[in-house]
Amino acid sequence: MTQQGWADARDALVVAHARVLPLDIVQAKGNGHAGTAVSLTPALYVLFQEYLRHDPADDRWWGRDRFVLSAGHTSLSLYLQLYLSGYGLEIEDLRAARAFGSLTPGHPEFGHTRGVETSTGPLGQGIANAVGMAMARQRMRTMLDPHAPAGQSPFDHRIWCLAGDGCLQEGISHEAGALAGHLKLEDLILIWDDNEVTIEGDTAIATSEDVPARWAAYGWHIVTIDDAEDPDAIRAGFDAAVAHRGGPVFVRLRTRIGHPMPTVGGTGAAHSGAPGADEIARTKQILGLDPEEWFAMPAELLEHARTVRRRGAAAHAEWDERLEGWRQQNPAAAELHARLERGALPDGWLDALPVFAPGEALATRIANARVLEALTERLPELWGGSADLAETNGTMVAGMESFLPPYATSEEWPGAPGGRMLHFGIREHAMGGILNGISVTSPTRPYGATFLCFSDYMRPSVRLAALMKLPVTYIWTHDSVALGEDGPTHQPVEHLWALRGIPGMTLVRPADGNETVAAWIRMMTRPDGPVGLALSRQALPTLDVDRQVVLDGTGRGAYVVADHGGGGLPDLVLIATGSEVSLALQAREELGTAGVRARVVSAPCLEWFDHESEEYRDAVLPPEVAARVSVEAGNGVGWHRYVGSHGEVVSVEDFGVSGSGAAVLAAAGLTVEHVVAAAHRSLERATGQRHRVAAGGRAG
Ligand SMILES: Cc1ncc(C[n+]2csc(CCOP(=O)(O)OP(=O)(O)O)c2C)c(N)n1
Repeated sequence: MTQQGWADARDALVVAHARVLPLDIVQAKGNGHAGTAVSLTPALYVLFQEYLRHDPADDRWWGRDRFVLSAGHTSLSLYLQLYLSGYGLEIEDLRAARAFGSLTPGHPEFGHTRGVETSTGPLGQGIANAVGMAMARQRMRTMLDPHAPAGQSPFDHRIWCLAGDGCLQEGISHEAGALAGHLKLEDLILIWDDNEVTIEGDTAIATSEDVPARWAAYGWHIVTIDDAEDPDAIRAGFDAAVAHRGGPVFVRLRTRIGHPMPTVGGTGAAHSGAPGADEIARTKQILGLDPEEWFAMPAELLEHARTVRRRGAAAHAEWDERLEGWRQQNPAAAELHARLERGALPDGWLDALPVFAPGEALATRIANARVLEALTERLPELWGGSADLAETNGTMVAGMESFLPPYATSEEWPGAPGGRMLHFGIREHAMGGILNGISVTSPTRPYGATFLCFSDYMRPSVRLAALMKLPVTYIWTHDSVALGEDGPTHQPVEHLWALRGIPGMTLVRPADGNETVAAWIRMMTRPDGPVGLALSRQALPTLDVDRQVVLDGTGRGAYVVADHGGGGLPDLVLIATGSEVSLALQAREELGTAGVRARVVSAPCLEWFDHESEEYRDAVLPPEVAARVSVEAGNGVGWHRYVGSHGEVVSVEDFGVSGSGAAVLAAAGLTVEHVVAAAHRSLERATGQRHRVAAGGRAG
């Protein structure tokens, strides 16, 4: 080894030049996070140059190792390595860090910058993503190449994740770490940047636990790198991490934030903000660089760093050959693999879906379980589970093996390391982050389940799924106050609109089994972001509507389920979702006897409806009909947009109470009587006259 343990003297110079770039960038800009990137550069350079299997020419190569920067605020740490590896970032891109429209936004954004595996920044999410990626790898391997020895399959790769103190303090990392250790996930390496500093300074003000002992207790193998400046020490740590089998590895990398900044280094001031021109000049002197030179990276050094591309291309070519060999020997699996890569569905998959007959009454959570059962048989890419509510959420699919290591299986839960039924434990937040990791890195279709009320426990991850447009499915059951006896702590009220309020999020609240089927058809055929299914605990009657009308209508978000028979426009439109569609139908009958010609629109998905043509939307909700009533067992936040200023919103505006579902609904005002009264009020406003019912005739 030459200079300070580097294989080539140029590496030492690359690192010296690279690690001061964040200082120059943040100083010039006046804001940003420099210090962590400065101290992490040697270790990350070793990782990207010598350990990470990657091909900068193809950032979607399946065989690549994944690198997740959970500590997203130190995006410059990652951008530097992408720049040095030749992913397409150049020095101007680094200088434009955080600028509007740049390739180097404040936090790494998936789909925006080549080489970024997942969007991070909300601390801890990346760790759960990395756990999900390790699970996805295992599932893909079990599905496609189960018998290959470890490390020999084209579906083997490693997941590396870098986290700071912040990530490790966040609850999601505790949840995800515990689950990963329990599952004994291999080839998952978490590097902790142990610099004892967060924004408020010394971590001692907020934490005093023995972090590695905690991770050891979760079942992670612990490796320590005491000197983050010494390439040999870094290599020794990474070698030990890579060699470990039988579970995930936690690497404690001891750093001094901002090193070698003489004054700011090691303090909270290094975390973000401009360090000052003098401090930067002194740092450059310490590193043997010209203090007058800014944004320096000599071309021959960059060229040297970018030879990693040759090594990446060679690894990729070798992998291609291995994949080809696997294809020859596994034609059936190869066909499945090709289908997944194309994002296609197998012929005849629709035939498996259940048909629900009018007259049949069942909860949509039960209908959904029947759909899952049917799809599971045909679609091996579909997998998921619940946060300990499998039975009541309806995710216990008969014959499905659990995703469990041998020691954790039982007669009740037969399983295998790459099984399909996931047991997240009572860890909703990790579940959300893990689903994102699975979805962002594999062509499989994951789902996770809990009560709708506890979607709040996973909301930060749901938001990121929407931001990344990941086709994750959430099975959220017990979707209203009608769940009854568990009372207000469990009864969702604001949740439906809170979820609809997330940009890119789709919420479907089916009225019956056939609408549930239709929701799955649309999700599977047109994946474009996360979809939450809000499903009832209580039985709901199957709508007496032609099944094809239900399938088409649900796919369009809203449709007419019952109309007045007389031709022309109705007097009034009742718009309802989920369990309230049958309530609206009853109200329509009542209104009919009073001479009001009402239409009932089932609106299982307002997001899909909003994307329909104006013509379709006007056909369902005619603009001429101002008398409108929405009926939904949640608060009314956004319904005014659909019912207009003459409309009425029948909703739940307060917490529920404990009691039978019927009693709670009645107390909340979700009754035929209230809907009818609201209809009359709306008709009155719309017609501008007191609304009365002419004897035996039409309302006027
Ligand atoms: C969920 C969440 N809460 C708060 C923040 C704001 N924040 C960004 S970085 C940071 C401190 C992180 O400390 P550490 O992980 O030690 O990073 P370092 O100081 O070493 O860069 C905080 C609180 C965030 N990004 N995400």
